[in-house]
Amino acid sequence: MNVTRRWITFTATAALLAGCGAGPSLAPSRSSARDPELQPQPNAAYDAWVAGFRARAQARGISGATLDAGFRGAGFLPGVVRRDRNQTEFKRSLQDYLAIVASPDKVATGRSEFARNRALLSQIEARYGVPSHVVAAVWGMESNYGARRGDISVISATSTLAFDGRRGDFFEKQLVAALRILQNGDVSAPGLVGSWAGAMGHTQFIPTTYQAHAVDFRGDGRRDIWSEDPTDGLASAAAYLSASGWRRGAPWGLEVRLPGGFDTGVAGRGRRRSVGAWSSLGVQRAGGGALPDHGPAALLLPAGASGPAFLAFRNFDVILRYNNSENYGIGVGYLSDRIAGGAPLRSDFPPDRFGLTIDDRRKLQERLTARGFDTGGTDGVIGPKSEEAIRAYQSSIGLPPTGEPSRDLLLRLG
Ligand SMILES: [Ca+2]
Repeated sequence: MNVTRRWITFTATAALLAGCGAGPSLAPSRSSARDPELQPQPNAAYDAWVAGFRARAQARGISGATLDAGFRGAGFLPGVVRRDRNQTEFKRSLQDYLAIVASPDKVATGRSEFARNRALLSQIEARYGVPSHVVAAVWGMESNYGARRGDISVISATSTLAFDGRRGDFFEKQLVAALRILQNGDVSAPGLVGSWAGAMGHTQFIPTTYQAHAVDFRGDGRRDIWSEDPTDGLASAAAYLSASGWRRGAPWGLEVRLPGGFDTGVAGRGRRRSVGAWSSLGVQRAGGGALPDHGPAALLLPAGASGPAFLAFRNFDVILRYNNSENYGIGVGYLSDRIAGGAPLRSDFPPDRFGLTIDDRRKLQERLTARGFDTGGTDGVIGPKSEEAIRAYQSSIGLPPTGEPSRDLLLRLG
């Protein structure tokens, strides 16, 4: 489940970053109603597959009535197959990633949603021992605080992907789990919606994760992660982190400062040392002062020796159980610190491969935008829209349209 959960959020992130500029969320679908490819299409081969699947599902305890209700109005979604095929295999730098997932807007929304749900989050923290600002950060990362929970039929999406077969076994398991959710009465068939890949609700659980970890926090008989009310969704995320081994009272990690001439060969996720060992190597809190001791920690240098440095405690690995990406783990940890009132990172990131800092890239976007070349926002993240704007500007002044940012362009635009 971890492999695919990671893949889903990674690809969701990749999909949304494709059009980035202003702050997108991590959930891939806003409204399927506008996309005809996300409406069921006639497909005889899919129908034959469903007929065979019904027998397999009934053998596993799904009733005919549940199958009828689940597949009523469901069908083959070509847009889901297209999204599954169009995965961009690229990795964002941590700086770009944080500029998007923990942008000033995202932090502000996080703080206001945290304040609005303070009582609920405190009750969840009391029961599961996961800090409320960490739960809030997961919420922000997964669905932009509930704003993007997904509205695609989970039965349609998972049956389409099971039929399509690229990862058929995995999605057939998700489909069976989704039908079990219906059979259990947690949600009505029309309400069983999520992302194109079947991730559902406020914290984007796939059906098997839901079956294993979703909770009914107030005991009203339903584990409802889909409704506007985030209670069960947030409690379920906390329950999942708790079951994954969250240690009460310990942080995820913290930003640290390395002494001059530090041997960075000791960094890396698997290379844990005691806090005393790190201290004796000269590692300090980024803001100064002694390191807190929460057990063995690994030193992370996601942008190399000249970028920010982090000590990651065991709870960092627990976050990675949710989504096994180092950027995701630092994203949740950092966003949670910001929601709790913490300051931005103290260390700068090194310039990018074009020799530009994020401030340079923001200026480039601002100057292009001012001249009518739309970069889709000025967050300092050079995505396809910014590249298109650069190409258009280059063409307009007779330069080869490379789409690559540079100091020369910045100066020309100045
Ligand atoms: Ca409930």
